Amino acid sequence: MNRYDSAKEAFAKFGVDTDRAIAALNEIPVSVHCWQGDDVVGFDGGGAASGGIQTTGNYPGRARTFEELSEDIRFAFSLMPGKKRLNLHASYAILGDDAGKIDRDAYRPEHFAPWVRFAKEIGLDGIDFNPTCFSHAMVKDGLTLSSPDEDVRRFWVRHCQASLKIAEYLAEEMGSHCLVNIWVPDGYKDVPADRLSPRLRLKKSLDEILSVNYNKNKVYVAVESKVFGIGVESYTVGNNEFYQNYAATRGICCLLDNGHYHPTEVVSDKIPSLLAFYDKVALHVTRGVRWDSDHVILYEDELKEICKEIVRGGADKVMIGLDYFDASINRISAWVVGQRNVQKALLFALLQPNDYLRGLQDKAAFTRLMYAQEELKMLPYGDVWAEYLKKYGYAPDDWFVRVEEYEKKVLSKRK
Ligand code: RNT
Ligand code: ZN
Repeated sequence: MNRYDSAKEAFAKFGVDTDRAIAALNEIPVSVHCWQGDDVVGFDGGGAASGGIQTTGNYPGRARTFEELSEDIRFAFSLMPGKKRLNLHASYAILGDDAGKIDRDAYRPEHFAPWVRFAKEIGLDGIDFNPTCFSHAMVKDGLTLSSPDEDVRRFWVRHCQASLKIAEYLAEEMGSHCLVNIWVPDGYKDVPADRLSPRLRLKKSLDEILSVNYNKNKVYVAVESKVFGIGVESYTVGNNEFYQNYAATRGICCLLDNGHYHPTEVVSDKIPSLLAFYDKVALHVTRGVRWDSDHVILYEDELKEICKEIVRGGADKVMIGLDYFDASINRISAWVVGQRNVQKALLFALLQPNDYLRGLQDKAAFTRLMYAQEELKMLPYGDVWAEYLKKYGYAPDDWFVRVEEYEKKVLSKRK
């Protein structure tokens, strides 16, 4: 008996159909962030990431242009099984003749046309979009949408409004929704004298952004909260309470980034809480080490818990996006390791006998529940993963050797 057949039997003992799990896994879209490839720099001159976020490391081979980044994405995505979407930031506009002439508040759909052509060419499922409210001269005193300076506040409102129009175009072109996620770095390093006014200004700005006409069936807007960032330790305008109430009262989505909470808070527990009130929840899957450090996603317990909640809550309700940026290792490898780990964790979740376990909980059969959950941990998940890769043409699993070759041939030539 080959390894997959024997794994299949082991899972069948728990009533789990491995073929079904494999087929389901291949259908769950993961939105892969473009910004792992270039350390969140973008093409519009903003420079290194700032605003409480930081990319550390100087591994050679960073992509500096659309040509380089799209080449890297093409290669990296070819090593990632499953349905993929591309997550873009506004700072990745391809401005052409408009470079130096227009600012972020005037970006138009055409500045993203090369991305659309590229995404169609490599067969992506859709494109998601983010206004880039950081790494820019108009971030004044660390503030954007909550700034007391009307010129600054209005600039970022216009940028987000322009982003909705771009998103509409991306959705139209790709024939799939576009998630627009708004994250702003706004906050204070030290104890503020007024915690309410910045939040009222942020609320007003968001209302102004949403007041533009956009197709709500195609463009989903999300707001991403945060607890603190480097240099913004004492107060974050867009914290969890602010955005959850904002999203609930405006009929938009919350985006949960698992690096954005106190270290003992877990996003796995927040997903079902939100699903009790919202049709959809968006995620930034990342790995925080002590803080929102955006390390590459590893195959860890909390990732598995998050994926269990996605699978149990309904994978169509959770929009999975990745958000990490490690500049200290080969960036292609960083991308692939993180994406594959999310897929492995989704597979792990799909291979749980969820109905059976839920039944034990409802019967208060806690002894058996613990026993079963622990037994399940030792089942041969790796053999099912190998079968998944083989079935969809990603085996033999020599992807890392190919990354090393690409580094030699392409990345190391970038000086
Ligand atoms: C920052 C947020 C935000 C960014 C990306 C680049 O703390 O997580 O989502 O990382 O938009
Ligand atoms: Zn994020």
